[in-house]
Amino acid sequence: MQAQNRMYIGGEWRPALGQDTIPVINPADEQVIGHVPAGTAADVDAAVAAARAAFPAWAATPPAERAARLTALRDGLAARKGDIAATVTAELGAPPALAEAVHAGLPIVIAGTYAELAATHPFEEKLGTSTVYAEPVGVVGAITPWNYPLHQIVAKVAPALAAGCTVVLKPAEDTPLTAQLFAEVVHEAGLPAGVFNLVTGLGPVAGQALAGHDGVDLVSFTGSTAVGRQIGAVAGAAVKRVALELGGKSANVILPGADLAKAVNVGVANVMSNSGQTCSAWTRMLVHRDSYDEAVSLAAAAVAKYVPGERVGPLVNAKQQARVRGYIEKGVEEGARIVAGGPEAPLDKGYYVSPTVFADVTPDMTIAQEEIFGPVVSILRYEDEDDALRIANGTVYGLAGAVWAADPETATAFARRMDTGQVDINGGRFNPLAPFGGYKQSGVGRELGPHGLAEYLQTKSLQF
Ligand code: TXE
Repeated sequence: MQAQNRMYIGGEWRPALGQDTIPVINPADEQVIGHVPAGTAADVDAAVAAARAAFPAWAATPPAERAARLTALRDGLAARKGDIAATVTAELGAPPALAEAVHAGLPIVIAGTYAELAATHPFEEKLGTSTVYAEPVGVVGAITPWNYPLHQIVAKVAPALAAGCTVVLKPAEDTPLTAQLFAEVVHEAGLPAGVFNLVTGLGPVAGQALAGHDGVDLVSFTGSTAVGRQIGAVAGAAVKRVALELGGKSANVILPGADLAKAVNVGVANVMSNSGQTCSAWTRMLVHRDSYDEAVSLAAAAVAKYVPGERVGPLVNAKQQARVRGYIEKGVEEGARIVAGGPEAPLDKGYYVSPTVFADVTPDMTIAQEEIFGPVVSILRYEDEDDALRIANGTVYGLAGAVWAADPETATAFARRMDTGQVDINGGRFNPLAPFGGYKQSGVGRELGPHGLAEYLQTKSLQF
C-alpha cells in the first residue's frame, strides 16, 4: 500500500505533522504488517479546516451529482474488492471467505443504497403552506471501530456524503490500512478535495481532538459504551449533534413450536461469525425449559464445526483476547456450565479464543449482562413467554435480537414487546435499507437506509 506514512487531507496524501507511528499487527500470527501515523490534534485541525472549506460547495452540489460521485465510489469499492478483503484479513484476521463476502461485500451494497438515496430522497417537500428543506448538518467527525473496518466507515461516510455533509474520519488504530484503502478509492472516485479526510491515530489523542473540535457539527461514533458516554457528554455540552452506536447483548428467543435445530444452528453461527466481534450478535440464547437439554446438545454439536484458525479467526488484539478469556473464567466462577470450549487459548500463536458454549446461565450472571465480544454463547432457560420477555429485556442494552416461533405472527407479537432496535423473525434476511441502532444504552441514532441518511440532515421550513 502506497500511503502508509501519510494522511488523506484536502484531497491529497500529506505527511503527518508529528513523528509518532502506530504499528499494525496481524492478529492471526502477531506479526507487524505496517505502520501508520499517530495523528495529533494539529492533524485533526488541518483535516477539519479542509472539511469546512469544502462544505459550502458540496452542500450546494445538486443531489444527482452527489449520487453520481457515490456511484463512482461504489464502483471503486467493487473494483478493489479483492484488495479490501485481503487487507481486512491481514489486519483483523478475518477468514478469507468472510472477508470477501461480508467485510468487502457489504460496504459495496451500502454505498450503492446511498447512491440511490442521494438521487431519490425528497430533500424538499411541501407541508401545508410550508416548503421544508432537508439540509446537511455540516462537518461530520466519524470515529469508527475495528470489528467491521470498512462497513463501519461506509455506514457513516456514505450517508454523510449523500446528505451533503463533509467528513473527517478517525478509524480504529487496529485497522487503519482498510481506512487508507478506502481513502484511495474516494480519491479515484473524483470526490472534490476536502469532502472526505482521513486522520489515523489513537482514540484518546486524535479521536478525542476530533470529537471535541469546535469545527465539527456532528459526531458519529461506533465503539465501546465507556467512550460513547464521554463523547455524548462532550457533544451535549457543546450542543452538537451526536450519533452513538454502542454495545449489545442481544437475545435469540426460541419459542415453543419453533424449528429448534434451525434456531440453534443459525443462532450459534450468528455468534461465531467474525469471532463474535459483532455488536448485534445474539449472544444470549433463550430456550423453553422443555427443550432446554436438547438445545444445549444441539449447540455443543454446532459449535464443534467452528475450528479456530479455519472457520473462526482470532480476536483483533491481545487485549480483546484477554478480556474475552476473562469473561469465560468469570462464567465458570459464577456457576455456569461449559459444554464446549473454555478459557484456554486453542492455538499457540495468534489472539484466538476457543468457541465456547455455556449452559445453566442465569440472567443475573456477568456473562448474561455484559458484552463479551468474542465467540461465546450463553444458553438461558425460561418458563413461559412472559419470563422469556423479562429475560430478553433485562439488560441495559437493546440493539438487536431474534425470535423463532411456529409462525411469523407469534414471533412478531413477541418481537413487538422487545426493547430493541432490530429483530430477525424466524431467521430474517439482511436488508440494507432497514434502520440499525439501539434502544436503551445501545446508543442514540440510526444507521443505514433513509433513517441513516436523516441523521445527517436538518430541516429548514419556509412559510408562505
Ligand atoms: O473500543 P473503543 P475498544 C465494544 C466491545 C469491545 C469494547 C472495547 O465490547 O470489547 O467495546 O473495544 C476510538 N475519544 N465495542 O477498546 O476504545 C478508538 O480509537 C474519541 C463495540 O476497541 O471504544 C476507536 O476508533 N475516540 C463496538 C473507537 O473509538 C476514542 C465496536 C472504538 O474504540 C476515544 C468496538 C476517546 N477518548 C468495540 N477512545 C460496536 N458497537 O460495534 C477510543 N476512541
